[in-house]
Amino acid sequence: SASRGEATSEKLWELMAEYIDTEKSTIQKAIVAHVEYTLARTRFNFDKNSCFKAAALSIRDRLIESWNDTQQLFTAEDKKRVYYMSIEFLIGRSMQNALINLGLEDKYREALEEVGYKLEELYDEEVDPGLGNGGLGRLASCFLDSLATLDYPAWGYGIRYDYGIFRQMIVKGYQVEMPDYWLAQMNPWEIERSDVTYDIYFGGRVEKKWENGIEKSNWIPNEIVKAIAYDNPIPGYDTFNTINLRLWKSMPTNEFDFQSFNQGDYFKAIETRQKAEYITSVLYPNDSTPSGKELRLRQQYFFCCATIQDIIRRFLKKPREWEELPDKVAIQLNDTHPAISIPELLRVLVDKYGLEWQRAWNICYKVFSYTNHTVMPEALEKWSVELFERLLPRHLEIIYLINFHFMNQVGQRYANDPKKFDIMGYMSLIEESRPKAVRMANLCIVSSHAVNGVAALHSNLLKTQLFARFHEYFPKKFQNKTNGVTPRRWIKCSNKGLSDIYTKYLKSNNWLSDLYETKNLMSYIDNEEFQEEFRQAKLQNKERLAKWVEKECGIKIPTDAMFDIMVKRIHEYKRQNLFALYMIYRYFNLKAMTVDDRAKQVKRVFMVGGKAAPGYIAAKKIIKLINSIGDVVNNDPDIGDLMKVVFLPNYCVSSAQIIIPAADLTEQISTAGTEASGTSNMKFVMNGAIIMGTMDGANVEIVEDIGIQNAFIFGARVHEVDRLRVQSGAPAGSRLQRIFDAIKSGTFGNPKELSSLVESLEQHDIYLVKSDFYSYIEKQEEADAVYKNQDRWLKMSITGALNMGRFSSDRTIHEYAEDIWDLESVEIPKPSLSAISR
Ligand code: GLS
Repeated sequence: SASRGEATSEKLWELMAEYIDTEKSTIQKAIVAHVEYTLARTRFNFDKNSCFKAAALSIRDRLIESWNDTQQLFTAEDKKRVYYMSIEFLIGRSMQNALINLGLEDKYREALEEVGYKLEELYDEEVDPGLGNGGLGRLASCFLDSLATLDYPAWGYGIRYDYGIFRQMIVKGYQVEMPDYWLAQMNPWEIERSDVTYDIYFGGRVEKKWENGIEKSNWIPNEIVKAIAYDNPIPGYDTFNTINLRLWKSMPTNEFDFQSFNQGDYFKAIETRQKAEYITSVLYPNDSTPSGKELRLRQQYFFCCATIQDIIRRFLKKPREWEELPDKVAIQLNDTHPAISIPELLRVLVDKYGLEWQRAWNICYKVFSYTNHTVMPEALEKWSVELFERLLPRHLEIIYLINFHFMNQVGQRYANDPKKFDIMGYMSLIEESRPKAVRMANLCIVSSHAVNGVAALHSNLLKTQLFARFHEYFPKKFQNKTNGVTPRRWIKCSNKGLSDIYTKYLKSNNWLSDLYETKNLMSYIDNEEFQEEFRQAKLQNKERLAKWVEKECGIKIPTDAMFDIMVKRIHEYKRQNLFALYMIYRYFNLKAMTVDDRAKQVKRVFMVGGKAAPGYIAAKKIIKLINSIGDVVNNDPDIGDLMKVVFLPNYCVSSAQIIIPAADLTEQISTAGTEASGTSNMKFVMNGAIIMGTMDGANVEIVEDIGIQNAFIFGARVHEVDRLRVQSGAPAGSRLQRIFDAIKSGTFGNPKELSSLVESLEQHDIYLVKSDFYSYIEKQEEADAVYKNQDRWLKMSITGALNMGRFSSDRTIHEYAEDIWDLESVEIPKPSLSAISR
């Protein structure tokens, strides 16, 4: 803009300032203009959905404004930036979050009311982009919110899938998967960057030639596709910092459709083009376990290659030495899915820019850091060497080269160790299996300067078990960064009642950017008015969920019952089956009671939500079992409102925002040592639910902060698990056996389908369902007893909620910035002429 001259800039700013002031009429004009000119609707058929789109577009205008300023300032200040690479971003809906972060929710509500729409109804018009499976993808989105809020120069990089995680329908108790074509309607938030595209190559071979005594490699690929950028502005809370989430979409390229066109095979050529588009078409629906499919490896390389090109282009905007790269760029690998960016960066430095190997390696090592998100051995990604070689021959060579140097060092270090070759075999990037495989976690550990787990317990397991040899070899590399969640979405957007209480009693909104502040309200724990407001907020959330359940599932649930909720991906290690067994146990107990005794029992509504990976048969059976239990219990006239069992269909970010604030009790019951962190545990406790859980993942740190007396903790501890596993064929005990027998005899659904669930527990109960069952039912009884004392329950619930400061993702991101990225924040000034002409 400087070239256009001061006077023009001033004029432009004047015009723009008018367009983005926060007057009600300005907001209204912008919306109406979008209805007429962007959507080409008239004001006479201005329906709810077009009002949503127009309002969203008007918000996007504001975001683009601060986004542009932010990007200009990042470039001008030339500070180090972090790039958060993740194959999943579970964004959730954007409108309310954007308005809250911009501080415009009330203004928009007023402005819309006058044109005939309620803001809250518009929120429901938005599709919920499900570009992730579960915790890992949602964490990435919480991190972006915190990065923006804390004024860090950061970008997210990922994939713009056409189809997000499938929509789950429950038909006759079974999960049915429906494609989620979330782009059927326009996506009002993204900005297509047809000017930002890169070529991505696959396949072919590597040619070698000697130049000045050095062997040079030249990759001659035989496939090419194009990556095109879609930018999604991510506003911080109470700041002008607006960062970018850049998602890549694959497209065919016109450059060369290779032989096909020349040979006159028109349809073959079109097929090649469609194959290109196919790369980013669908998110793999597996959580915590790799799918091992060729298309998945293509997705990974596609997004890594585009991202590295984009980062290097930005770095080279100024003339610099390559050694400066780690001073300007930090790349965080969210699990091993983006690991191919390591050999890709090395390839670019060595093959394209001619750096010598050691020099390139030293740079690369300082740029990357890696987060591990799971200890389950079957979850560690491996790619067959054969596939790698076919798709990415040069990258395989580079991985072998990294391994060659590394193995040399390991060999020297353990030269005198009788187990030297075992150790080398264990640490090698290549698994000498049949077929041979590339171990992606080993690649990440060796090539990154920092490796972290996501909760204290998990990080310790990485050091002592999963990656013990690596820890011995690189003791300083290993760190812990306990996960967190953003209080903007998970309290402010989801729980109006609680947010109002915080703001009222703290006399400010500061808690939203410093969650530790809520702890100061502990002085009100005995204040009756405060207690009553807290109780009312919970009740309203329960009423909201009850309405939702009636609409979605056709089941009426009593709001004076305890809401006992478990929502997360369905997985044997998470033990939804243990929860189901307890439901049956409780049902049998109620049935055996006299009418008078029944009337004294705590009413409970059991709710389970979550998706099963489409190929995960045991998980799908667990869904069916829970639905079958519901069929029996919910229709039993002896039981009535005393107990209800509901399966909440299609669990996703937007339903989580309704479900979580309504919980009294939250089930966090994975076998100790299996759940890396969990993040719903944090969201639930922040919203006043009490944990029924094991000493696993971040539960351990949560109870450390809120007090173990404010949670119901049961089951084997992590140091006991191995010993108990040895005995996992032991009998179930009579009370549990009775439940097993009931399932096997068809009391809850078709035994042909469901017996295998029980049989696997009887024979090889690797997740210790049997051995934890009795301490679980004991704690469940304790929960009932406490619930009968509503005063005590309320105090536990309040104490939990107020002591969750540590679990804001702001704290987590701060730690990453300090300990791993060496990143400084950049304050973005209020938009003004000076910002524009800079
Ligand atoms: C996960 C873990 O299973 C969760 O425990 C963890 O909270 C999350 C974020 O760190 O990552 N790993 C994974 O593959 N999916 C997850 O949700």
